[in-house]
Amino acid sequence: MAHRPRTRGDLLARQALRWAVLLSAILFVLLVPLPRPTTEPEERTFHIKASQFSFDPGVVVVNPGDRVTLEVEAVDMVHGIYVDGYGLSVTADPGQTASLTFVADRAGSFRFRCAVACGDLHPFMIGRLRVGPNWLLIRGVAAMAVVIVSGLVFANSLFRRPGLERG
Ligand SMILES: [Cu+2]
Repeated sequence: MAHRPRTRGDLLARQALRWAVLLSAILFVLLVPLPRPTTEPEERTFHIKASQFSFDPGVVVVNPGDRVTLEVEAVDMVHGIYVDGYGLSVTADPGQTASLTFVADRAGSFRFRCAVACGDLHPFMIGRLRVGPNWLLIRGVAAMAVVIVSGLVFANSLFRRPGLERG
């Protein structure tokens, strides 16, 4: 087999190119514009049981633009729900259900908390409203995947000292 003779300059250039491709790929997955939502807004209703000291379900996922109703049932004592970022709240008396309706027009991940001081662990009574996909996480995972894949593919060329190369 014939090995093509390589100069140190060739190898350096090739290495530089690989680094450039890798860095561009990482920048791409971190910065590529988000696709526009393709789903039609829907009417979504969630029944959330509030009891000392949690919400069930604790995570509510909707699409941007959805018209969302949160029915909060206070199971054991008075509880409420306050949605961060939207600044909305409602309070339910023991055994009662109170509801809150809003259009999820802000994308992102928001905490919701109990709106009534209901006991010692009240500050930890927290849930999450997610509007749209978790792009931060998706981009992070994609960037990690690029690094791992290129690490596997180029492992011995990215960090090799060209001076040691035999042609
Ligand atoms: Cu509470």
